[in-house]
Order: sequence, then structure tokens, then C-alpha cells
Amino acid sequence: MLLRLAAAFALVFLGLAAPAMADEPIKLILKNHKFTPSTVRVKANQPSQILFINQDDTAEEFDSASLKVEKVVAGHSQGKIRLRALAKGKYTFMGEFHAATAQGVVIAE
Ligand SMILES: [Cu+2]
Repeated sequence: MLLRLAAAFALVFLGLAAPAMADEPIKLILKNHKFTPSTVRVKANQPSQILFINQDDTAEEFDSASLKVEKVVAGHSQGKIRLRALAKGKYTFMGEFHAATAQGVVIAE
């Protein structure tokens, strides 16, 4: 009986944990001045978060006029980027310090 209760509680906790997992930041890696993934998909009409991981030796600025975000992250460092609730659509971003190669898009859907 106790074991069964424990199992039931464990399931409840897993159930509660699931929505929190969905809010985990999306990892965006910069390496050799390119973003991976270069297309970031988020849910429309709710805030989301990107964990910007800069694996290059030099600083980079995540910059997007349409997202209204600018964030500088030092080389071999990382930073969290909070996105406001976005209407469905495409929002381009770039690494402003290496804009020739560091390009990407957020798709809210
Ligand atoms: Cu800028």
C-alpha cells in the first residue's frame, strides 16, 4: 500500500514537472560565429527563454530589432535571453559583431 501510494505520488510529481520542462530555456549555441540551431521555434503568445551559449573565443551580441533584444555574452560564457509573448511570425536575429555569418530566426507558432 505504501509503495503504491509512493508510486501514485511520483506520478503526480512527474505530471507537475512536465509543464515546467516545457518552459526550459531553448539552447542556442554560437560556434565559429554561426548559430545552432539557426531556426528557433517558440510557442506564440507566451513568453519564452533562450539560453545563449557562446562557444567562441570572442564576445558576441545577440541582436534583434524585431524581438527588441540586445544581449552581449562574453566568449566561452552564456546568458539567458527572455522573449516577450510573441504574435505568430518570424523574427530575425543576428550576432551583431559577426553579422556576415551569425544569422538566425525565431519562429513563433
Ligand atoms: Cu546591437
